[in-house]
Parts: sequence; structure tokens; C-alpha cells
Amino acid sequence: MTSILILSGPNLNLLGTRQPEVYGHATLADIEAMCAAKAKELSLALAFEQSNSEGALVDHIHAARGTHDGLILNAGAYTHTSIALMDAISSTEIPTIELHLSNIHAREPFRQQSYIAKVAVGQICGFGPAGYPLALEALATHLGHAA
Ligand code: CA2
Repeated sequence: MTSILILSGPNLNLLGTRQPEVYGHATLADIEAMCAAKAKELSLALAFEQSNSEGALVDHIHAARGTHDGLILNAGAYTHTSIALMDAISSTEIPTIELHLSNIHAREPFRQQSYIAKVAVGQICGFGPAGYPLALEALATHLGHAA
């Protein structure tokens, strides 16, 4: 069975508590439930992890090698700074979709730079929580997964 890891970075554990005008009202648990339903529909195995620590996120990407077939990564603010996360993706060669709730290209200039985009299959941003099931469909298609 095709297995996907959805990995969330710093501060995303606080979703649904503040800045709903930017990030929406859904909590990370709501997003996980939405993804679990979509994964069931697509016959995908799914794991869901979050960490506020850059090193722990690198460890999750390393551990995904041989365990999961693809990665959906919302690296939060590390998107814009982390060569370590970029190197973890390229060294494990795990097919990765970069995901953001907000449209990072329409925000501050520092958010328009992404190290993840340089090694990702593609990027989905700006659709809020609805981007997650879209990313599952896109990654399943990219991996040649037949439901
Ligand atoms: O749009 C996204 O998904 C981001 O990855 C979210 C990050 C931000 O640094 C990226 O530039 C874009 C921030 C997540 C912060 O989450 C919050 C949760 C609750 C309240 C405030 C922020």
C-alpha cells in the first residue's frame, strides 16, 4: 500500500487559535481528520507528524526513507531558511510536495523564498486546509498510485 507522511513544522500546532484571517479556523487535528478521510478514499496509508524543532523534522524525513513513499511538507517558517531540510529531502530522495495554507508568493518578500521548492516535486499554497487533500491526490498521481 502506498504510504504518505504529512509533516508539519513550527507553530502549526497552534493553528485555529490565532490569525484565522491568514490561516483559517481549522486546527491541525481537523486537518489530520480531513487527510485521514481522503487517504481512506484513495486507499493510501497515512502518517501525520508535527515538530517545532528543525532537527526533529530532519529526523522525521530520514526515518521516512524506506517507510513512506512520499512526503507532504508544510515546513512553516523553516521553508524560508532551512538548507538542512532541503538537504534532508534531496539526500533521502523522497518525493515531496511543499504545502502552505497561505499564498506565500502574495505575502512578505522573505516568505516568497523557499528552499523546499528547490527539491520538491511541486508546491500547493493558498488554498488553506483544502490544500492538504489536493496534495494527497497530486502525490498519489505522481507516485503512480491506483486507488
Ligand atoms: O502558510 C503556511 O502554511 C505557512 O507555512 C505558515 C507558517 C509561515 O511561517 C509560512 O511562511 C507559511 C506559519 C505558521 C504559523 O501558524 C500559526 C498558527 C496559529 C497562529 C498563528 C500562526
